[in-house]
Order: sequence, then C-alpha cells, then structure tokens
Amino acid sequence: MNSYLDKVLKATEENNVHEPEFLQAVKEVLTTVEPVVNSHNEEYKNIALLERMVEPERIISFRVPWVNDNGQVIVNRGYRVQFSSLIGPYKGGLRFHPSVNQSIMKFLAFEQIFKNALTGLPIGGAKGGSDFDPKGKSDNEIMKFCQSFMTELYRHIGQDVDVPAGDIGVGSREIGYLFGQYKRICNAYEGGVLTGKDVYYGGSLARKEATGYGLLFFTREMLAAHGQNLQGKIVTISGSGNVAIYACEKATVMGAKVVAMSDSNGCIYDENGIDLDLVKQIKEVQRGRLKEYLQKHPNAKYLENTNEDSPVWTIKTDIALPCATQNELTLNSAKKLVENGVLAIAEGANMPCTQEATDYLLKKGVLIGPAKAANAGGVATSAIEMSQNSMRFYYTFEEVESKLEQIMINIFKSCSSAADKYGCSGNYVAGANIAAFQKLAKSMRAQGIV
Ligand code: NDP
Ligand code: 2IT
Repeated sequence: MNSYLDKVLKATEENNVHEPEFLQAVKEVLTTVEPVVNSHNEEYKNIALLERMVEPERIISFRVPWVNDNGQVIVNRGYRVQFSSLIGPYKGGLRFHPSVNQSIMKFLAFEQIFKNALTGLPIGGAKGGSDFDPKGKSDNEIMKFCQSFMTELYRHIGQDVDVPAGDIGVGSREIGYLFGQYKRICNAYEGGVLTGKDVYYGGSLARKEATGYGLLFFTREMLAAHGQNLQGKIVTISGSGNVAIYACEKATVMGAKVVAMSDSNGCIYDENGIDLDLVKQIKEVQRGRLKEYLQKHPNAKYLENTNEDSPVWTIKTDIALPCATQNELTLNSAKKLVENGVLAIAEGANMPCTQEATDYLLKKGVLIGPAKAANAGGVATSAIEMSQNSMRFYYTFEEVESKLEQIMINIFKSCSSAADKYGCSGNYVAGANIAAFQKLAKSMRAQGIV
C-alpha cells in the first residue's frame, strides 16, 4: 500500500481504537482511493489532506435529561458530529436508537461527507442522535425527549450552519417536535434548519419516499448497465421502516416482486408478494411489530432472528436491498445469497454489508450499489427541501421526483465512470469513493489549511 496512506490509516487506528464502525468506514474509503492518492502523493502529504479528511471538524456530546410519564427523570446522551463543511453547511440525519455511540455517529458522519458530495448539491457532512430508545414510548415522552434534545442542539445548528434530518427512530413526528422547540427558542421561523418536515409547514413533497425511490432509480441504472432490468425480478428487503417501505413501493412499480421484509426481531416471507398497505398500517400508523402481518396473511411465513445472520438473507432472491442498519449483512449471509443466485445488492441502509461480505460479493461478481451512492436520494431531496425553504416556494411531487431521478442517474454515472477511469470497472464501491473523494480533495486544496 502507498506509504502515506498506510501511515494515515495506522494513525487513525491508533487514535480511534475503540471505534470499530468508524475505522471500518475509513478503511474502506482509504483503501479504495489509493490510485488517486498515488497520483497526488506529495501534494496531499504536504497539506495533510488525508489526516484532515479523517478528523471531524467538531464533535458535540451533551446531556439530555427528560421526565417520563411516571415522573421519573431519565438521562440520555446526545451527539452531533460536524465532520466536514467543505462543500456546504453540515448536513445529515439524527438517529435515536439504544445502540448509538460515538463510533456509530462518526462512521455515519464520515460516510455522509462522501454521499453528500456525490449528490452534486452544496451540503457538507454530519450526523447526530442519541442512545434514547423510542420503542414503547408515549407521544408525550417522545415530545419531552425531543424538546430537551433541541434545548442543547439549537446553539450548534442553523439553516446555513448545520441542518439535521431523520434517520433510524427519527421521522416526521420527531422532526416536528424538534422544529417546534427550535422555533420557540430562537424566535425565528428558520424553515431550512431541519429537513424531513411535514409538507404542510415547510416539508418537501416526496422527501418521505426519496431514499427508497432513489435506491430503486440507482438499482435500475446499475442493472441496465449490465443488460438487466427489474421486470419480474424477486426482491428481498431488510427493515420495514422509512427506507424499506418506499423501496418496496418503487420496486413493485418497476415490475419486481418483493417477497420479504424484516424488523429487528425477524422477517416475513410472503411468496405472493408483500402486502405493502398492511406493512404501512402496522409500521407507520400503529407503530407495531412486523409479526402482526400474519394476522391478516396467515399463509405468510415468519422467520425469527436467532443469531447475527438475519434469516431474510436465506430467502432465494434476485435482488437484495438491505435497508435496516450497519453490518446487518454478514459474510455467512453473503454466501447464502450467492448460493441462491443473487444478481445485485443495493444498500438502502448505511454500511449494511460487513467488509468481508462486500469483498466476497465483489469477488463473486455480484453487483453492489454502495450506500453512499445508492441511498443518497434521501439527503439529496433534503437539499431540495432546503432550497424550497429558501425560495419560500413549493415544487410539486412530480417536480421533486424527477429531480431526484436525474440526481440518481448522475450519481450512477459518476460512480461508473470513476470506476472505469481507475481500472475497476463495475466496482461501484470503489467508484463511489473515488468520485466523491476527488471532489472533496479539490475543495480542500482550494480552501487552504483549515
Ligand atoms: P426507521 O427507523 O424508519 O426503520 C429502521 C428499520 O430497520 C426498522 O425496521 C428497524 O426494526 C430496523 N432496524 C433498526 N436497527 C436495527 C438493528 N440494530 N437490527 C435489526 N434491525 C434494525 O429508519 P430508516 O428507514 O430511516 O433507516 C434505515 C437505514 O437507512 C439506516 O441505516 C439509515 O441510516 C439509512 N438511511 C436512512 C435515510 C433516511 O432518509 N431515512 C437516508 C439514507 C440512509 P425495528 O423496528 O425492530 O427497530
Ligand atoms: O443517512 C442519510 O443520508 C440520512 N439519514 C438522511 C440525511 C438527510 O439530511 O436527509
């Protein structure tokens, strides 16, 4: 390996020993951009370009005290990692999940920089969240938590500073409570300070659908480049949240048949095709568990999770769409998918394939749509929401969707041509990293030592 790259990688490992997810994300990027580094070695070294690329501009961590419905005081930990403002205000979602820690926040913020660069829109990279667990909490408790979270976060964000949005456990309900508290504290209607708002007070049409729809636009482009299409294909999806639901919707519109979805307890397999209206009712309205699907469709199968290899990847499929969480698709799962003849995998979630799984799938010639590219439709539409807020104007659903489609087509082209140029045609994991890295490296050079 290039000695400068190797040195930075080793130092990053030493400086972040207890952050395995962050190191996994950094390693993947640094190893795949080696050909670019080789051709600019001295120049990058002189300005410590890689060292600056892997060090967040700022990490904020704070106490979030709130009172539950029983009058008990609970203390959670909040985070915002403002990783890079190279190409725009910090931008990225908020995750509320008990697994949240600094390593997960940093890996997500790091990946966000590259993803946002790929969109071609002026947005930097950030991520935030809390180890708060929204499961089983009342509406009132969710509101109390969001208000306390924002009472600290407000001082660090702003529509030209840092613009949070949703992620796991944060949807339009949470964004609404966060927005209300921000407005109350700042005494200003800063519409663009958060994205993913409901459409009747400044949200963008098609933002809710954008990540899932974008994932399918990307998948369609990737398949087309290899003489394939979605018509009649079998699709399996992990997760049953925002990304998974709208991926399922668009895959079906494009002529594929989605036969499985999951949540953190297990997966449903319905060989007649998933009844998405029912999934939406269970997850979006009742906030229930996916197992409830069986009450209406007793012939569907339910496979419970027993270990880290999710049963959803044991089902025979043409296209697998991991849309739940990081490292959910293991090497064992990858082997099973290959055994069953999988053609393509497109990552709706962030870093859902373990590094071993990715390496194996690429070796076996499976097409991979990497998260930074394939799920960028969500944040791209967030940027479109920001521009509508600045203009004090709305686009129609069709206008937003067609902009999203064009952005996803462009992202695929960038990944594909970067891969071609650097001798790894068809490896979109490397292509995405290279295309984004080049843009960021140029911006870093242009802006001096900051
Ligand atoms: P949601 O909270 O709406 O849904 C998350 C889904 O994933 C749920 O079905 C959940 O199951 C499952 N899940 C979450 N954590 C785990 C876990 N540790 N193990 C197994 N299953 C899990 O989140 P989103 O749909 O918004 O996000 C899903 C993924 O997509 C995340 O990786 C996120 O970072 C990524 N993403 C989201 C974007 C967005 O716009 N929302 C944009 C780009 C990427 P359960 O209900 O049982 O917890
Ligand atoms: O991972 C992601 O890209 C998101 N959660 C969406 C971020 C955003 O700002 O819309």
